[in-house]
Amino acid sequence: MPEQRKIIHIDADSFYASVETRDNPELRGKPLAVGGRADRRGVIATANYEARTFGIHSAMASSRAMALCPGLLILPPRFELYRDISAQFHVIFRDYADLVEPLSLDEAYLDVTRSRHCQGSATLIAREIRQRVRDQLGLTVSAGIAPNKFLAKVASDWNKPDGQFTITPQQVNAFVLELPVKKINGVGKVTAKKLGKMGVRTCADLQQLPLEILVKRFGKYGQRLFNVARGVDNRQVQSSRVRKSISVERTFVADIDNMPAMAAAVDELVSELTTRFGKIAPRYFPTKRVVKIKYNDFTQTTLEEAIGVSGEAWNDARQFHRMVTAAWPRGAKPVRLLGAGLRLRPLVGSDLDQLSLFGDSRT
Ligand code: DCP
Ligand code: MG
Repeated sequence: MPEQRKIIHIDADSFYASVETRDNPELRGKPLAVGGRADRRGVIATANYEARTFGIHSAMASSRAMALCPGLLILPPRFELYRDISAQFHVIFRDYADLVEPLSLDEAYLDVTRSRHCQGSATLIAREIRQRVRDQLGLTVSAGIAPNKFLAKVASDWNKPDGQFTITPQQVNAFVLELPVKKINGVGKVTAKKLGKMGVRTCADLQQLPLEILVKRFGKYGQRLFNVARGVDNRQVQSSRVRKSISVERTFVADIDNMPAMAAAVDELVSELTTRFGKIAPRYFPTKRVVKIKYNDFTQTTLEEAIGVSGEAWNDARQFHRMVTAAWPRGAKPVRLLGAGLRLRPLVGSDLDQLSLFGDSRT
């Protein structure tokens, strides 16, 4: 039996808006949004809960938000400040968990399986973290506590704002049976509709569909649906974000216009790429080579090729030379910048983990 994990998902409440209210208390209780100006085709980044009662939400045009709530105050975002506060969240998180995975400025997964805080109770740890955020930063966050990432994320939304919810291993089966599929991260309107046509509204309905049918209808995501419908999610908490690619580039002091000079630059880039990739190599598998060429008129072209077709090493400079030779004539102009890179596939746990990693657009 694998060790039972304890995962906490934390998500700040109406993050940007709460920061603005904290720093300007007379805004409290009034409908407030942070975003772009209505008269400049701006959009809403977030709205506080008072504004949400008018139907205002993230990504809505600010002009529409103003129409729904003429008294709405829309403040411009202060990203530097939000980034700063996010870093302060993480200082607190790291007191409780070695493994912390940021999903965005206001959202993170914590693996507290081995934490000794609060007699090892993840529920109490979450409570303590929320209290510290409130005391030290003057903000509220909500938390979900569960045996895996999928359930922890669903749970953090359960008692939002300023709440928390725990799903114990014993409760998982009963919980997922009732869970509407639209609560699954990644199931948007289109997928929900498609599932609806198949008679699926809850995870209990989803459990009735065989894996083959789901894969046929939803591709790789079908496997993930099959798993999460049963409350299964083996994705690990990863302390840094999963990379999809890595690249190095060089801008030349003087534009270059001949192949030997390009080849010399490519050699340097490949060697730099080898060093850079070496640092993360145990966690990734390179799937494609990429070259980027920016011409002296700032137009650019890129070329990608799958690796390993002829069994050569991923950092075989000759392959990069060949690609540059093939791509350069597309513009046939002097070159001001060259780049070399790799597309990556994460290597985590079982093949199933990899499948779910690709099935979930947020990872
Ligand atoms: N954000 C954005 N554009 C979006 C969604 C979000 O700029 N389309 C920003 C503003 C949010 C922050 O990211 O404050 C965090 O996003 P959340 O989805 O967690 O939303 P909130 O924290 O604002 O609200 P909630 O209480 O629902 O978590
Ligand atoms: Mg949030």
